[in-house]
Amino acid sequence: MDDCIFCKIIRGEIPSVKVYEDDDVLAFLDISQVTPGHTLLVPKKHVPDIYAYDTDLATRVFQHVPQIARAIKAAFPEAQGLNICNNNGELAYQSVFHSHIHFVPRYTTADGFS
Ligand code: DGP
Repeated sequence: MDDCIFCKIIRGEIPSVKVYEDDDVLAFLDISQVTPGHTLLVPKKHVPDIYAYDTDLATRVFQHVPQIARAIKAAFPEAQGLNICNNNGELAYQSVFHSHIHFVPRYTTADGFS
C-alpha cells in the first residue's frame, strides 16, 4: 500500500525504533507513547483489520505476542502490568488502517498508576 504509514515504516521509508523484526512481522515503539515502552506489532502484509486475517497470517502474527510481552517486561522491569489490545474500526479508536496490536506497559506512580 503506497500511502499506508505502517507500510512505509516496514519498507524503511519512515524511521522507527524497532523492537523485533522477522519475515512476517515488525514490532516498533508507538510514536505516541501512552506509557514508556508502548509498542506496536504489525504484520508486514498489509491487512486493514482483524477481519482480513486468515488462520495462517493470524498464527504468524499472534504467535509473537508472548515474546514481545516478555521483551517489554525485560526492557521496562519497573512496569507492573501490560495491556495488549487491537482496535478495529473508527468506533473502536482505530486510526491507522494497517492492523496492529498495542502493548502498553503500566506503572505505579505517586498518584496511583499510569
Ligand atoms: P490506533 O489508534 O489503534 O489505530 O493506533 C495507531 C497508533 O499508531 C497510534 O497509537 C499512533 C501510532 N502511529 C501513528 N503514526 C505513527 C508513526 O509514524 N510512527 C509510529 N512509530 N507510530 C505511529
